[in-house]
Amino acid sequence: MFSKVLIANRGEIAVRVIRACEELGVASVAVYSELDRDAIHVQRADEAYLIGPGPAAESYLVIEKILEVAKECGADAIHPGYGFLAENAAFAAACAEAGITFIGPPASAIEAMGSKTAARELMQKAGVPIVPGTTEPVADVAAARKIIEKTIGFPVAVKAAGGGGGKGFRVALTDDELEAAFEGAAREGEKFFSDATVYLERYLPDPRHVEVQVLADTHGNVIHLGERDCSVQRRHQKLIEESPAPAVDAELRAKIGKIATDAAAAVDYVGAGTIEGLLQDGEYYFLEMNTRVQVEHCVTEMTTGIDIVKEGMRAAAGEPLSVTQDDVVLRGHAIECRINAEDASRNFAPAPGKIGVYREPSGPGVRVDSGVGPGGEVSPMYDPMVAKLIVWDVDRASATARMLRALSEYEIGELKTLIPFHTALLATEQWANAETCRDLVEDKKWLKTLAFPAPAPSDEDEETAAKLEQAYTVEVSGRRFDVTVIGPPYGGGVAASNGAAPAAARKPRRERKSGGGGAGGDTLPSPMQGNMWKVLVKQGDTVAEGQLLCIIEAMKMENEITAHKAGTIAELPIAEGAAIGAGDPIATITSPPAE
Ligand code: MV4
Repeated sequence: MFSKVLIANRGEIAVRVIRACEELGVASVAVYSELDRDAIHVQRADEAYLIGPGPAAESYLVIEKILEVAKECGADAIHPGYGFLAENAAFAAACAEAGITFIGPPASAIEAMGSKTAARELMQKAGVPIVPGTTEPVADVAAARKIIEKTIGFPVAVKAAGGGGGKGFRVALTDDELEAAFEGAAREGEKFFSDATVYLERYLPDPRHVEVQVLADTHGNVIHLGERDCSVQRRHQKLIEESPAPAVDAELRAKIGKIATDAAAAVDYVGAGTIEGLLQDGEYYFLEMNTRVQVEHCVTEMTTGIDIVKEGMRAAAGEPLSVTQDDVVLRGHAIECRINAEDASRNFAPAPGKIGVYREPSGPGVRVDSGVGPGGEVSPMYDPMVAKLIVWDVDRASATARMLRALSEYEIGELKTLIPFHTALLATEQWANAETCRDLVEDKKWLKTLAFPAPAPSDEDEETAAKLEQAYTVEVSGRRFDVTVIGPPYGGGVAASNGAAPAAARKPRRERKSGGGGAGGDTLPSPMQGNMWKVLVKQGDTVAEGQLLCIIEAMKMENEITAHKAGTIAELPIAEGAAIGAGDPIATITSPPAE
């Protein structure tokens, strides 16, 4: 085993790795930016080094700086966590060159899985089922049309080759939508991965996102730890994960487990990795491999009892895995809720800020992996995920009840988080029935009102209060829900844990709709803070409800903004390239005169 490990990350995952180091008797070294001087990962590590100013591009992403610290402090290995440098083949190679072990797979495996088209080709050759489609880049819309006519058919998914995790992912239900989908995917690919190459897949209308955890060592052992279901996503950000997957039985588990270990073996994988795939009608299709430890690894740790981070370290140190496939026994059910500093009632707008009261839940079967504490601060500069709440219980229904209990215990003052959202979602019938949450084709399938308690408006926050009285739409797993806030049905615990006043002390909700600014008004407020990327209509245009108006770039994602009503564009105040605040008017649409 190593004697000293540098953790090239921050937040909860840095703390997670530090804990593993401690248990293995390995010294831990934190690195931090100027913004993270008081962060928990800095306090928890045995040593800590400042590596630069706040922006990750000047700190957590600077390979030379991190290697310099590693050499200076005598670390024999670097753990990249997830994000930042975790799937950067050049970083893995630079570590090897510097004589420092990269805790992860060889650079060649990262590279092989990095290009999604190359990975699809490789997997097909290894006998791993892929979603039907192309394994070669598709040159242009005309070429795409030919391939679709001949083989794939509509609906089709257009994906960026450099992508992954949903970046550069577009759907064309019909030929009419193909050009926009193709160009959207290419544009996003160019922007995020400097690669406009796209490929095509048959679009599966209602799949489940099921992924398999694998572990591999340098002695030829490749095992799987069962699967996770991560179907509850919003704009490709996972929000809730669970293990085992409700739609997977022992027989299917053995089948997809074999698919996953075959996939890992095909790239000579070492360490902890995940095969992501889609499950539809009992068929499993490889999507991509994540060559790192994932955010949601914890649910698998809870159901298997195996410490995935420690096993990854063992493998990197050249030791054999401490378990064999036969040792892996799944027990009970685990659920993870991502606690993001986001305001679900404002289209999941980032809600960074300083934390007031902070009390984590505890009790039987509860685990909290967090990167913050009392008096901590969530910076808009980094990922809004501040903690993960994980519970275990004997079965899915019990685990759900336990999660609701733990969510109600969680107190995070003065910060808007997803706690009320999770509380509402886990109480729905859809969750209880483990239904899939998406069906882009058949729009009316189960449009439902998902009500969740909004934070009580405070006196000094009249602006927010006004907005909270609107009806709004949230999107979960690509599915739109019309949301109406119908009072505080979940009691004082939840309200208090959101930093708001207890339910009993709340002011009565004002009447909905107050004229021009209300849901039925002419002005469309921006659901998020960001930058105007593209404006697709102009003043005087007549638009239909739901028509694409503009694209706002926020959180490195393109967000398509559609008309909230039919009418004429009267005002369009924001120019391409300009910054937008959440709530800023994007467009004013006046109604056609009544007949
Ligand atoms: C798909 C798909 C349907 N057909 N690919 C890609 C990234 C990941 N976030 C989910 N992705 C999807 N890829 C094809 N060919 C649907 C999704 C998808 C999804 C799948 C299962 C459960 C929830 C989902 C939410 C959004 C997108």
